[in-house]
Amino acid sequence: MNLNQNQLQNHNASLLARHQRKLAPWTGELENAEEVIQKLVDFQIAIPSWALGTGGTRFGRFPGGGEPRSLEEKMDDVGLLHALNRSSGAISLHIPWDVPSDVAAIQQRASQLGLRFDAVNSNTFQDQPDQALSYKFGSLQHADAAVRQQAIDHNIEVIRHGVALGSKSLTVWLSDGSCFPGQLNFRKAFSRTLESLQAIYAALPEDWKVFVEYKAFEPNFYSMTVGDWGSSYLYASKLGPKAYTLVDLGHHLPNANIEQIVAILLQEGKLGGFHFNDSKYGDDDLTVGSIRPYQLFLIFCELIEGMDARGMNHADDLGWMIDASHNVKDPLEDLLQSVEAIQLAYAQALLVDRAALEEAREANDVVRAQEILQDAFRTDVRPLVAEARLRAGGALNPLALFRQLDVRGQLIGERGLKTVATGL
Ligand code: LRH
Ligand code: MN
Ligand code: MN
Repeated sequence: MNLNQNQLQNHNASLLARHQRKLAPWTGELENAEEVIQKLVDFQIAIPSWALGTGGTRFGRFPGGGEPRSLEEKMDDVGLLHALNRSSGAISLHIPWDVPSDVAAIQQRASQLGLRFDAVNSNTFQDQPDQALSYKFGSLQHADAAVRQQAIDHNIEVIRHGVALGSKSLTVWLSDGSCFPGQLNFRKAFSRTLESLQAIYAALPEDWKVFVEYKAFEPNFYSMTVGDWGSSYLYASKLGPKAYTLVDLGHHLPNANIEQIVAILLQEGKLGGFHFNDSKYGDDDLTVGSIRPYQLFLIFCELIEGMDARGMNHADDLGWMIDASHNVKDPLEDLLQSVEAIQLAYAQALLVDRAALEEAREANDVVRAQEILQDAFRTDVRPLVAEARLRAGGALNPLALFRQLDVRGQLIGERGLKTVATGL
């Protein structure tokens, strides 16, 4: 389905007066309100193709109906999100869940929907039906060179798909590791993985990046071969200038100080991108900002400070992506919430008085430093984010419009109640 522009305009018209009342104090008082709004307009967050269906847990899956049945329909869903919020103008594909059959048609659809292709993701954590050798005991780390080669070849094929679509980066997440002490020689696993990554790196086009995504646990529960930011950083450094670390918020041991990790990686020029989600326990993949919004804000504070210090462009120089999906919400509503949570954290972080904060830090004024941060965090920036959406041609309240138009009902009408999207 396409979003009807008249309905969008009517929706905005009905909310406009109220919105303008809420925005007025901002444009009156905030000196750089225009700059903040423009940064929000420019900021795009890629949607993972695997989050468009209800994600299951290993205990079950409860599809909600109208899920996309093909890559084309996944793109249509992202197009819908983008039409509603004008901030979801990119899709990240996972191969082989989303192998493009007709590249020209896919590209045409993308340009109609105003989408670009973000990082492509390889998958060596599952065996595919037509696959010769198994990844049961790992892929790039495997003891058998033939398995490693198969995994390398797969990654190179993913790069090829990405090149055809206009992607500029490959994300490699490995489930490689071990479940029991004694199972794996850590040093061999590290060097085999490095060698395999080097073979993939050699196949990267000149203007591409490779993101090495780390994860502390799951599905291996004793050791993960790319288990933390330190090992990811090590692989990325040894690989070369086109390799970066990717931070998935759910991939840390409990209570890790992710904002500090971000600061250090940025400082070293090795932060490549993000998978946003939220969690209470592990890799819960919950809606961004639903559990720890303050942590998200603190991460954005470091991002802005670190990116500005390096002269990086907020919108383009890192890969921004959501990686969240679960059982109990409409996936599209969930993604609208996640995008908005990211924008709110970004906007709040843009409000921080950084000069004053630095002064307080230098003077060891701990109380003042905390006040400065929390002042920004406790500010309701929703009118600024809504204004950015409005200016970009989106809806003042995307979620309300989604419900008002019964988008899910329409998708069920088009696709059926019992559709299940490919993915986790
Ligand atoms: C692993 C992960 C990784 C995968 C995705 C499906 O937990 O975060 O990014 O590609 O989930
Ligand atoms: Mn991830
Ligand atoms: Mn994950």
